[in-house]
Amino acid sequence: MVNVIGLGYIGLPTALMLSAHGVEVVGTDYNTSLVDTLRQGKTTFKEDGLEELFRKSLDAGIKFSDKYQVTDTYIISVPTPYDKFSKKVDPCYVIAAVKDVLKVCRKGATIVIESTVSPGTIDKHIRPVIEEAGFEIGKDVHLVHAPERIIPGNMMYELIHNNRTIGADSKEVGEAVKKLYASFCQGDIVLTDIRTAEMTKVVENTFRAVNIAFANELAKICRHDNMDVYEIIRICNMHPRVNILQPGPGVGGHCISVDPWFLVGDYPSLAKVIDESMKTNDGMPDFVLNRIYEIMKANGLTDITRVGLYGLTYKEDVDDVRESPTLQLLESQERHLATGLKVYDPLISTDMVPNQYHDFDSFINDVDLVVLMVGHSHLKENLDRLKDKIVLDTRNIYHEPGTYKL
Ligand code: SAJ
Repeated sequence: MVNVIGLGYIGLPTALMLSAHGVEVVGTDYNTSLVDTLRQGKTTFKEDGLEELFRKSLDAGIKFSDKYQVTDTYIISVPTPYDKFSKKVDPCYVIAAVKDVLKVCRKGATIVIESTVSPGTIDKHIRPVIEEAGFEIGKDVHLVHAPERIIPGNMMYELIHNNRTIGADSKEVGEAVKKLYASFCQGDIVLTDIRTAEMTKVVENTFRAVNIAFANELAKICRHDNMDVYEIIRICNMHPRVNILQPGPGVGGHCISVDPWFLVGDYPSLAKVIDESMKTNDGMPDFVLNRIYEIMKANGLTDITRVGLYGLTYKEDVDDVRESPTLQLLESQERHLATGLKVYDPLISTDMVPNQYHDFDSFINDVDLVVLMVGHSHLKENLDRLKDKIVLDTRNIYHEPGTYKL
C-alpha cells in the first residue's frame, strides 16, 4: 500500500494514477474539508481528464484520510511555500510530513519526496530530522527524491508519458520506487542520487525561465523600435537550431517563477544570467502596466476604471492563480496609486481581487480597453466580443488590425 501525503495539484493526480493502475492507495491530507470533498466523490480542482481518472480510482478502491497510514511506502507531495521577499523556499511542510510519517511507518519503509525542494534541502533538513528521531537512513527508513515534472493543463498525458528522475541512496531502493512509478509511467525512469535529482528539477525550470526571459527581452527591444516580435520569433524558429519561446505579461505559477530563485539565493555570485532573467520576467507586469498607460493616453482615455484585465490565472485553461501576472500587475498598480482596473476570469468563481466580475457580458460592457492577460479557450471562442474595444493583447491571440501588442 502507498500513502500519498498532500492531495493538491500533484499529489491528487499521482495518487489517482497509482490507484487506477492497480496499486493500493490511501491519500492523506491535513485539510479535512478537502478530504471530505474527495470522499463525497468530488474533485478539488479542474484539469482535463482528472474527473475520469478520479472515477476509475474510486472504482479501484482508493481511500482518502486526514490521518497518516501504517504502510511501507510514502509519497510526500506537500507544498513548499516560498517567501517572495527573501526568495527562499520554506521546507517546513515537507519536514512536518516526514516527522509525521516517522511516527507511524513500518521499519524499512521508503519515504519518497515529490515536492520540489531547493537543491541540498534533503541533506540539510530532511536527513537530520530522520536521524534525530532515532532512525538510521538506509536501514530503518529509505529516502528517495522523485521530483514531479508534469505541466498543469496537460497533467494526465504527462504523468503517463514524461520521463522521470528518481534519486536514491541505493540502486536497490531506487529500483523498487521505479517499479512503483512504472505502474503508470511509460516514459524512461532515470535512476540517480538524491542531490542530482534535486538539482535537475530546478535546472529544468530554470532553463524554461531563462528562455522565456529571452523572449520577454526581445519583446521590449522590438517595442522600442516598433518591430513585430512575434514575426521575428516565428522566422527565427524556422532555423533548425533555434527555438525561442513566447513573450508574455509575466511568468506565474509556483514553479518557473520560483525555482530559479533557489539557485540565485544559493549561488549569488555565479547565477548571473539566471538572476537577470528572473528580474526581466518579474518586470513584465510593470511593462504591461506602462503599455496600458501609453495606450490610454494615445486614445484619450483618462479613466482607469474603464480598463479591464481578462484573465486572473497564471496561464490559460488552469484555475491556479499562484504568482499570476495579473495579480502581480494589480499589486504594481497599487504601488502606482492608480487602482480601479476591472478584472474577469471565467475559471475563477470566488472573489479574489477588487473590481472582479463574474459575468463576461457585464465586464465587456463596462470597459473600453481590454487587456488580454490569459488566452483561455473561453476567450478564443469569444474573440468577436472584442470588436468595438481597444485591445492590448499580451498573448498574441487576437489579430484584428489596430490591436496593441506587448
Ligand atoms: N510562459 C510564457 N511564455 C512561454 C511559456 C510560458 O510567458 O513561452 C509563462 C506562462 O504563461 C506561465 C509561466 O510561463 O505564466 C509558466 O508556465 P509554463 O507552462 O511554462 O510552466 P508551468 O509552471 O505550468 O509548469 C512547469 C513545467 N516545467 C517545464 O516545462 C520545464 C512543468 O513540466 C513542471 O512540472 C512544473 O513547472 C513544476 O511543477 O515544476
